[in-house]
Amino acid sequence: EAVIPQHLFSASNIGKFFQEQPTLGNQYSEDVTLQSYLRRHIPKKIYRDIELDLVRFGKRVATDIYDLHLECENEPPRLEQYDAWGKRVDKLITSTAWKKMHDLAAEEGLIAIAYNREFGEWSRLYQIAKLYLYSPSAGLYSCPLAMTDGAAKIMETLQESEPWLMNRAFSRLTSRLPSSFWTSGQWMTERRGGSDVANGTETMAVPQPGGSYKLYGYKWFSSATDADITFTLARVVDVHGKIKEGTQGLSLFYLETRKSDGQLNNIQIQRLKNKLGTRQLPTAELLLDGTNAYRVSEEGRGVAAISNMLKLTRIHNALASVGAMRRIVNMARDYSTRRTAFGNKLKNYPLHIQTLARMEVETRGATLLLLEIARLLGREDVAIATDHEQQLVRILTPLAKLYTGKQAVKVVSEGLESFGGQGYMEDTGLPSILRDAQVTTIWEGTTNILSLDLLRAIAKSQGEVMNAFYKDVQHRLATANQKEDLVTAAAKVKQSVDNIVSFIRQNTNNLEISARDLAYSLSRNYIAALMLEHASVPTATSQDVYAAQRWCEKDLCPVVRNSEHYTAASQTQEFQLLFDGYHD
Ligand code: UCC
Ligand code: FAD
Repeated sequence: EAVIPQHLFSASNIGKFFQEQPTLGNQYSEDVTLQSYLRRHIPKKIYRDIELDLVRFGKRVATDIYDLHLECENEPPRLEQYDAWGKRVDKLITSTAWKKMHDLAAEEGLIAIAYNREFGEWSRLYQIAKLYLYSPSAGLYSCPLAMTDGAAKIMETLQESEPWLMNRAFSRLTSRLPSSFWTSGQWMTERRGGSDVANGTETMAVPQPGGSYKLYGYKWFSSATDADITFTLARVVDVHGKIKEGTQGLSLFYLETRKSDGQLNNIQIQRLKNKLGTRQLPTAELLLDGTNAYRVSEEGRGVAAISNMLKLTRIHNALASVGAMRRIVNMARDYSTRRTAFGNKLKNYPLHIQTLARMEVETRGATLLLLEIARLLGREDVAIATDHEQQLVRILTPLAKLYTGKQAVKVVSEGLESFGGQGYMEDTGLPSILRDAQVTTIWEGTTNILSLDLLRAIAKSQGEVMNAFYKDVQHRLATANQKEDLVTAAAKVKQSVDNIVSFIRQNTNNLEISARDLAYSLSRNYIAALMLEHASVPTATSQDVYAAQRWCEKDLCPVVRNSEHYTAASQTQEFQLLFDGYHD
């Protein structure tokens, strides 16, 4: 008869083995792509100051801030709509950790850095680098910060027409004092539509004596409901009680969410959304019932005016996507040194390492794209960006938002698998990375809407954004061509970009059906050019070269590969395929 070992499993003994959990190291010191990009571009003297802060912060996001992040996840916001006596109170209760995030965002200058401009054109890059470190440990406080940054940017652009906003709110949005620091919301989406804002917006703005307005409407999604101010869209009601439909009827409004007595500004919080992820974030449906507001754009120029905010929030979306990828890769890498299977550490299985290395290639490429936009934005901020650079920011913003969002979902999903079953367990903190990554493809404009925004940018600039893109890629490829190891890959990218340009020329009036493939093609090639250039500078390592080569092995040109599927006949076939078997 078999002998059962005593005391191994019994009521008081659950076994001796416990899997070691992954640990987070200094998130700045471990990030070679971020460091090498910043060293390459930022003047030495400035870099020294910035580096000190990033190294310190890189440790914080792995320690005390990460603890707050987990607390935010574990203690999501709640809404108490009525008090004990039945009175409507709409009390939003957020966790202590969430409130601490507010304070530390101010103290760390997460918005202030970009607007105080201590480091001139480099301030924006420094801020984005810091936010990128912060984002995967932010407990989603990164969301209100994104909108706060966008609001500050709008106010800067309105300095001349609405100077009062600077003292009233800009100074608070960019404050380093927790007691003064304000955050902003961005209310664009209504029940009828979040993509098609022009047809979706029903909110009306009734003029008041003195020049202000009262807003009446229903905002279907408002994230960061605890924000102090917001920008929103509404239609001005004229003296005949009429409004103008479409984009031409939309104006931009500034409002403060609370009155001076602390009560909500004639806003009812109808309910908190029940979401797949971003549960840390209080996203609500809001009824505006006479909310006091100020019009800050010309009548009918609301969408154009809020696009300054969208630019910033979309860049933040990209930083959140890249931050999520970096975090999962770093954790998976660490775990591979701890977990044993079949008698060996995971890190000793080349097949496992191959899986993680492919995630690393994606993450490096996305990081370079993010940092390059941040560098260019910094030049725009201090008004030294050339026309060419401004065109680049215009085209790269939708590309970065849409492409990194898709990458993040894929990379993070792969990353969870690399932890086996533990990757699926909520209390490891890993699943929320995937749940939160999924939203980056939806809010701030879905992938298709951003692809159409790319077409808008091309059409509005009469192709100038494409010229800027083309010249920029050629310039980077010329640098890469000086390194023998990169010549073949650079030639492939050159050919691919030439093919894209010919495709656009041949299909100028019929690009809509190819918009998504076009956006992916441009994104992949731009990242390829950035990686090749990064791998060709004297400080580049063999890892940079290898990563660039691997990236360039991708299908760089889906828009050309799929071109035969853009015909009217294909569109009919796709429709029939999809609705095969469907009954209304
Ligand atoms: O989702 C939201 C918040 C989530 C929380 C924040 C997270 C931040 C990241 C944090 C990470 C942790 S807020 C809701 C976001 N909603 C959207 O993104 C809307 C998506 N839909 C679009 O983008 C559409 O394309 C619309 C709304 C822009 C389409 O509107 P229209 O009115 O049909 O568009 P038009 O007529 O083409 O454009 C009107 C004007 C034009 O200017 P003019 O008249 O001078 O020609 C356009 O050129 O607006 C200009 N415009 C732009 N300008 C439109 N889009 C842009 C743009 N992207 N850049 C510059
Ligand atoms: P729809 O516009 O109905 O889109 C549905 C699908 O149709 C999408 O896949 C879209 O790509 C596709 N589609 C639509 N039009 C076209 C077209 N012309 N061609 C091809 N495809 C098309 N909004 C705010 O204003 N403020 C907030 O704070 C905010 N917070 C949010 C928080 C969360 C967690 C979420 C999930 C959303 C939030 N939103 C917020 C709303 C968000 O911006 C919208 O959900 C988003 O812009 C999409 O709009 P929609 O939901 O109306 O989708």
